[in-house]
Order: sequence, then structure tokens, then C-alpha cells
Amino acid sequence: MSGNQAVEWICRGRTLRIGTGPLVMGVLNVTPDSFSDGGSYAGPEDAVRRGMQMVEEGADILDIGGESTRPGAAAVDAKEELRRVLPVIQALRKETDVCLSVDTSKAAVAREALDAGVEIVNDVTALGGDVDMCETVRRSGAGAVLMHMQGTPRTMQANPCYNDVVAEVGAFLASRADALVEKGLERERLAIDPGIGFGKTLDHNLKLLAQLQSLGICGLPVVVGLSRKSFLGKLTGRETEDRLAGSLAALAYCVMHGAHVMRVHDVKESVDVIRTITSLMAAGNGESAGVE
Ligand code: HH2
Repeated sequence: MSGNQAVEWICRGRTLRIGTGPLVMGVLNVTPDSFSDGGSYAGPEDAVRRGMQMVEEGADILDIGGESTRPGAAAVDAKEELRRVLPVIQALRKETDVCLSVDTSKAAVAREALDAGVEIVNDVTALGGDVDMCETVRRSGAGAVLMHMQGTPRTMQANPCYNDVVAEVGAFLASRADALVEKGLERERLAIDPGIGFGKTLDHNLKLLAQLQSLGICGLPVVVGLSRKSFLGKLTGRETEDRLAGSLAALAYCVMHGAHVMRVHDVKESVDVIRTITSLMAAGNGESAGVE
């Protein structure tokens, strides 16, 4: 068992150095229908307040999304997505220096979010859903999260099918990164994500998490989003709002098995788990936790 390998992730002018423990990416969904926090923020002010609370709780990155990707979610157009996310991004950019990410697969949304100051484009289609996305990201210098998904949010849970889920997801992410590098995106700007819950059964999700370290061999930061997801409901029998313990247990496993960025709803609790696990791992390696 070992932790992650230190990596750097270049996101516009910033270098995110990921060493002993993963960075925490706080989820901020400005949507009426996200599976967990949908409808939580009635207006941009509420969303900005929650964003700032996550910063205080220790988030390294805020991931702002305006379209739900839960199974069967209704699609929204770029205008509506921008109406939801842009005021929040603009206000957060004024209030905090924390790294901002936009969770979108539309180039038009990414472009305006980048103009407003985000440093990362988190795209569940691995920059492959919109023909203009790759060039939009390339020109901006932003970091990008390339996520694996089988199918589309509308259909992905109908009948997910793989011969070897770990090998296939790994191969897809490695080849997608290579293709983007060929199109002019520097490799240092890319991170990869197995896409827990995106066209995967319980068994597929568990296998991907259990073999997380195999994704790290391509040398790119590994992002994992498992917070409150339905596979935890299947394991524990709990509803979405009652999946904190399962989320933290799976997060702890990921910390010990090579995750570089954890995308979470519960920032405060996740930061505590990461600090505790990384201190224990350091002590196990004969190092000090660095805290008196
Ligand atoms: N999961 C969700 C959305 N975006 N991005 C990455 N990179 N990885 C993920 O696992 C991931 C993601 C789904 O979670 P959430 O945003 O909470 O829900 P919804 O899509 O319903 O808004």
C-alpha cells in the first residue's frame, strides 16, 4: 500500500504541487437538479457563500457546475448554463484567490468562464463532446480534467459493459491525453479521472477504485469524484444525504492508493480524513506529521 506519487499540474499561471496528500476540489453545483446538492443555492449569493465556506474549510479548488450529469438528467443549453454559473464565478474570482474550475462540456461556457478567471476546465467528455473545446482550452493555458464516461448521461446506466473495466478506462484516458498533446495541449496541463458512476455498475466502480494506482502509471494527476454517489447507496443502503461515512471511507482508500485530487461535497470532513491518513502514512514511513 502506498500514497500518491508527487506530481505537478499546470493550470494557467499556477503550478499545483501535489505531494503527500491529495488536493480537495469542492463541488459547487448551481443547478436545480444535481443528484446531491441540486437546488441548494437559490441564488448566486448563496452559492458564493457556500463556495467561500468551502475555501475556509480547506478546499484547494472549487468546481462550479451549471448542468447536472446525473443519470437521466435533462440537458440545458449554453445560455442557461452560463446564466447559472457566470455570476458565481465572477463573484468568487473577486473574493478569493483559490483555484477555480468550471464543470462543463460546452466550449461556449468554458470560454466565458475562462474570461472570468477560472484556471481549470473539468469536462466529463474529456474535451471530446464539443468540437471547439480542445482549442478553447489550449489557447487559454488552463488545466483540464479528462474524465471517462461510457455513453451519455441520458443512457449511461442502461447497460454498462466492459471486458476489463480497469484496462479499458486506463487505455481510453491515456490515448485521449496523447491525442490532446498532439493537438498542442501540454501534457503538464492534463489530469485524468476514471468517472465513477458514469456508465459503470457497482462492480465496475469498485474495481476502478481498487486498482486506482494503475491509472497513475501514465504520470498524470488522478482526480476521483465518488462523493455521495449511488454505488455507496448500493453498498450501504443509504440515501444520498446519508452517505458521508461511505464517502469518507472510500476517500480514505483513495488517499492511500494514489489519488491526487478528490472531488467532494463535504470539504471539512474530507480535509480531516486526508490530514489524518497522510500523517499516519508519514509516521509509517518514519517521517514526522509536521504538526505539533
Ligand atoms: N461527477 C459529477 C460531475 N462532474 N467531474 C469529474 N471530473 N469527476 C466526477 O466524478 C464528476 C464530475 C457528478 O456529481 P455532481 O456534480 O455532484 O452531480 P451532478 O452531475 O448531478 O450535478
